[in-house]
Amino acid sequence: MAELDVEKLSMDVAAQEMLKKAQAEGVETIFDRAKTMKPCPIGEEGACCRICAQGPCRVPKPKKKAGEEEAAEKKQRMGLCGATAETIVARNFARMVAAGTASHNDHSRGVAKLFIEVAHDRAQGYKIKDVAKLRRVARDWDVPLTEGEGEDAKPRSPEAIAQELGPKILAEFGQQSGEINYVRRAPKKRQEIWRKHGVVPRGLDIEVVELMHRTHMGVDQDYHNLIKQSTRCALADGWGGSMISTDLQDIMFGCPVPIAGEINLGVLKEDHVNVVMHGHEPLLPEMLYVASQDPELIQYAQNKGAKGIQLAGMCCSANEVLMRHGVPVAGNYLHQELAVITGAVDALVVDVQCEMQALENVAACYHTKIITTDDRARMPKALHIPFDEHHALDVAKNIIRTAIDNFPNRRAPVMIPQVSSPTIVGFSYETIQYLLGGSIRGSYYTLNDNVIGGRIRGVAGVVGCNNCRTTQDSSHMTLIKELLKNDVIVLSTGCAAMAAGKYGLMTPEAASKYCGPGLAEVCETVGIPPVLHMGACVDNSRILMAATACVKAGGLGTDISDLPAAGAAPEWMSEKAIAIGQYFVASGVYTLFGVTYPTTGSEILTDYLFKGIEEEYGGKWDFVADPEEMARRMIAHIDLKRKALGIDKARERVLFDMEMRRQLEAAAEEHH
Ligand code: NFS
Ligand code: SF4
Repeated sequence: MAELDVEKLSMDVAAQEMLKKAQAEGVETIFDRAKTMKPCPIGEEGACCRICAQGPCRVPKPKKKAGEEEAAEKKQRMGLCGATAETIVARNFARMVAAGTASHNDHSRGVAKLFIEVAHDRAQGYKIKDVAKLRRVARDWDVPLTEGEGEDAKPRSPEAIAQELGPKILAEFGQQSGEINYVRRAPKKRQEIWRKHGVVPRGLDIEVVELMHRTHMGVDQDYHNLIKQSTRCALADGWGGSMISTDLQDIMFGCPVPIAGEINLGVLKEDHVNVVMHGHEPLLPEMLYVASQDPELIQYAQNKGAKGIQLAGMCCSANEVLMRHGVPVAGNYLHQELAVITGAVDALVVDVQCEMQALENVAACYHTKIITTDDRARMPKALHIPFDEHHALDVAKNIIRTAIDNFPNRRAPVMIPQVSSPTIVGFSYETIQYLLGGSIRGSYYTLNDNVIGGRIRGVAGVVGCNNCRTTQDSSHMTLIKELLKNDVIVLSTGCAAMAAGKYGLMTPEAASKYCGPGLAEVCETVGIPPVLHMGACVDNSRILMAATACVKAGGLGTDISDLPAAGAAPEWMSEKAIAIGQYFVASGVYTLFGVTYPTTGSEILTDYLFKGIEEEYGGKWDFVADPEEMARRMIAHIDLKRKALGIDKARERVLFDMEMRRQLEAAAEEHH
């Protein structure tokens, strides 16, 4: 194995330590493979079509040699069937949106099915935890909260409400016509834009199916029309499946409120049975959390020589149980192999999504048992203990017991990096409303007031994955720090949020250390971190709700596209990220992606996504690999929106000059 320059691969010292251990032990990871296998340059720009057996057809951008530019430009690039570069690239992009949406919405379907079982008290271990949220959601689905008329009206039981609500929600997956329900949650103006362009989703499954149909050989050959259906499909994710997941998970498992947590590999304990939960659907992790506290199982662990049971999360399953129970997080996406390399993980329990197949090979070098739990996501060599919603607690106990049985099998030298950071998480849309608006007024008015007054310059969503093609977490950190310094408050989800947590940005103390004076003042007054952890990637729906609440609170325009806001996924890698990006763009948000962009093979299409689409939806895509430049563009966009709102003056009054800012930063540094 070639030697790795670990500092270039990850800025996380825990990751660096584990990579060195892996090297010493001859264990190969994604970081090794990234070194030897470079991305295919044609596929990278979306210019390879393999949707029929006459191909794959490649239509790369012509290499321009001196003097040959014009000839090269003129030659029409097409596949065997005549599909143009625009069509080929748009189809590939559309299929990413379809796959991303399918992932979020299939997750959501499982949640809705469980919800119905819980409503009928048929799901062992689960119950309706958040009745207030149940009532709010029921109202949005026109499910009555009372029974009887007038004076005789009595409140309905939570079970009765849930029994009517559940099937109504589940029906939306197969709905064939009309509009999905949560479209009505968006600002009026936004709804009109969607209706005008004919992109309001009819149902959740149909938009994915139609998009797959339209990208089959010889169907839709108009890139604009393909992107239109991609938009409709993506909206069925953000304002559909993802939003449903968030709501129903909150009702069953509790709407997140601020809670303390701990992030990074250091949360694993050498003398404990370590169980890492990796994946996305919090259904089983909720029960693993309960099972891990079972006195009998703790005793069983002690009988095997362990001090106790340490549960830790990985990827979005981690975010879910962190937000609701403060379960510590072992790491984000690129930490999955590294956790196993500690030699201390007794079971790695996976459900669906973002699980590298290489985990099996890495686990084979240690004692770690990989346990698959979902029939949709099997690994050939793993132990399969399928999740069963009717006996979830029994399943969870069985898994914990299996992990305990594996504890005595540890062999290779165990080495857990002593690296972890404290975090305050749990900033659901409702919590932000409560903290900033007060429970009585219950509005985003105070947040708006701070934006209008200029203490907060704008709002940024920094979300998305890790990507082994770039230094782990480094773009997240550079971007976020740059935004905070410029008084832009950051909302975060997914692996980006975990990155922010790992380097201490999710503590209230981070405000004075990293923020400009205005944002620092607001955070210190309210007692919040400057980066607000809003949950898993399906919880990007919480960001949509927060943006809508800002619009509704008044003073910042009449639509999401009027807000001084921008979104970014600087280290994205998954198809889900593309679906998310597309629904943010279609919701009116300037959305920037880093690392690479999947449509660069067609200048016409890319130009439409980066510019033309803004005329239709008020939002647009952008691609910037350099995180500092990304921050500059986001801030410039925020300033443009402030100017359009006529609040740029307010900002100037409180603006410090560079010298004052430097002094302030120096003082803050000293302070820490
Ligand atoms: Ni989101 Fe969460 Fe992470 Fe990316 Fe994967 S875990 S759903 S897709 S890698 S942020
Ligand atoms: Fe080639 Fe057309 Fe078949 Fe694509 S659909 S592989 S461009 S022949």
